[in-house]
Amino acid sequence: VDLAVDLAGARLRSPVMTASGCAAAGRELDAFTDVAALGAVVTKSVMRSPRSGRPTPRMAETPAGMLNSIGLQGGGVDALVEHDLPWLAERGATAVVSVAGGDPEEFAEVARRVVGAPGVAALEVNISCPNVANRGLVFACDPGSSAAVLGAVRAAVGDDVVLLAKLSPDVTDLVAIARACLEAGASGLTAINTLLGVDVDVRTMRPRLAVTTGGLSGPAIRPVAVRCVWQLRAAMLAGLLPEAPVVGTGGVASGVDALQMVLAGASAVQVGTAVFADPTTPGRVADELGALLAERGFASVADAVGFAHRA
Ligand code: RRO
Repeated sequence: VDLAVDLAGARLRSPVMTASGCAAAGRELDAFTDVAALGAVVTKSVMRSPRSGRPTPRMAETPAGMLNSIGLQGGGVDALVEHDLPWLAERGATAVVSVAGGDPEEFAEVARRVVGAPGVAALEVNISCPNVANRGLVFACDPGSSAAVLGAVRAAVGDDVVLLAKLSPDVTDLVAIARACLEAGASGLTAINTLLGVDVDVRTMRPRLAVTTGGLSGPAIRPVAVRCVWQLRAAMLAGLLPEAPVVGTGGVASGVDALQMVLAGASAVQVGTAVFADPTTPGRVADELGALLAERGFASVADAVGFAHRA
């Protein structure tokens, strides 16, 4: 089975990437797995300046999945461009850089700093971080705000850069948001970011996270993620959304999970929370997906994308 995929012109050697936020800029994986064998390392969302993030505790495990309220902790775009992207490029790894900002201008400035760095196949525009106080607004929960960010980034980077818009599951009309992103310049869509949740400690009788709410990830959100991928693909098939690649993420931890995403309409997948327990998970997911596709007679990933929609 040919596992190489093409996402709107971004050629990846494997359909399995790390999800943003689970391995910083890849160094944390180096001792455990070959970063060059991944479809891409999707880097932790980066903003213009270094940030310390939200107060701790900002991670909490639940039996169903993990909650986080990291709040975009990181070293800022200069450190990424000067130290982390060259490190990935030296190893032959493909990078997808997740960019963030407090307003469309910051997104555009960060994107402009990142394009042209060696080994960068695409940018993922993170309009859906649930942990940035952006006057109370998550860009990805409003079509106009989503379009403003994607439009500013597209204008800053030119026509040739592949831009994936990262969508939030916490919206009433996912297709309307996706349409706004694609019409404003996104080349593809990543579904989904974390789902907002709260966990209360019954011993202290207080929320587990310092800021109360956090983004839920892991097995708990997999059916939500598959539903979002399904909805996007169905809207494209119905002519309600421009044709564009969808990257599926949310609770993927096995080849079966990845195949489910592909059959629902994903051209590639990302593994997030499962990487914390076992950094070799993305490689294993790719091997298992290849075997499952072969068993079903598919010659490539592309041949299976959206197969579950067929009459
Ligand atoms: O840093 C975070 O708190 C964070 C981000 Br940017 C995101 O997009 N999703 C998430 O669950 N946490």
